[in-house]
Amino acid sequence: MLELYHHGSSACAAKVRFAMVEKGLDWEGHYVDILKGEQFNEEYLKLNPKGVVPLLIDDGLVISESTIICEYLEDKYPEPALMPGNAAGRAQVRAWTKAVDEELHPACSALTYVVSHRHTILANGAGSFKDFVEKGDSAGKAARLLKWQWIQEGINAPGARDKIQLFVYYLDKMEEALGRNDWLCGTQFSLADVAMAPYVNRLAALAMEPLWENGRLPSVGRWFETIRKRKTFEPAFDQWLPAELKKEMYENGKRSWPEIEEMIFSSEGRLSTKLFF
Ligand SMILES: N[C@@H](CCC(=O)N[C@@H](CS)C(=O)NCC(=O)O)C(=O)O
Repeated sequence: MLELYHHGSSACAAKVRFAMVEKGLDWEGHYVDILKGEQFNEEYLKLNPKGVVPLLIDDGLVISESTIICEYLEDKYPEPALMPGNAAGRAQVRAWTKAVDEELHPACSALTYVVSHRHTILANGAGSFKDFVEKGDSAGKAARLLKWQWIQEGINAPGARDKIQLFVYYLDKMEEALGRNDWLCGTQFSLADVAMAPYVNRLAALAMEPLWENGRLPSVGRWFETIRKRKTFEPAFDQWLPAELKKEMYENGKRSWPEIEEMIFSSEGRLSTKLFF
């Protein structure tokens, strides 16, 4: 039995749910409320010393890191295929999924925390400095310190603005790819689409659709509408975001939009949208 430790607003957990639902897999969920600090429980830290979701357990095998989990599922359950059948196609998919892990996910965390989650976490009184920064393994300490700064200082935290710019740069890159093909890596829906969908969905959840609406990024808009209409969207995404949190994120996002919009569109020197290869 596949067991997934996850949370409703976690983009990387949504990625794994999306892959599992697309593959028609049965799975059991364990909800870890990361906005109430449940990721710092001793029991959970034994499973994942980084104190983050998602985490998959498959018959005793414990796997963390959403991209590794998705590739594991692809290897173990190859149908329907979410990886292209040729080496070049697979390299292209991995260029997207690596970029998500290294750049887009940290950028998304910055945006989500400074715009919304910080308000929820501060209101919940969830997690002290000791919880966020000192608990968990030393490898993840720098990332946890950053998160702590986003919670305390919001958009003025060191580097937060650059990370938000980086998020928008990835939308431009998607527009370039989706102007050429229906899906990010050609004509086949793949793990690249699975990996990117939660991040565009996050922008929608934060009321930031104007980033691609009104003719700004039409191919991204078309792609996201197609994803939203898939029958897997509800069970992978919507079903897991509690109504109260959904409302909170949308309202917080709407309130922050003028500042975010001003910051994004007044900036000079946009990054290059050149595709990976
Ligand atoms: N690289 C990891 C990132 C995991 C991650 O950052 N998870 C977030 C939710 S998307 C989390 O659990 N945050 C809780 C916290 O940092 O306290 C993956 O892809 O699985």
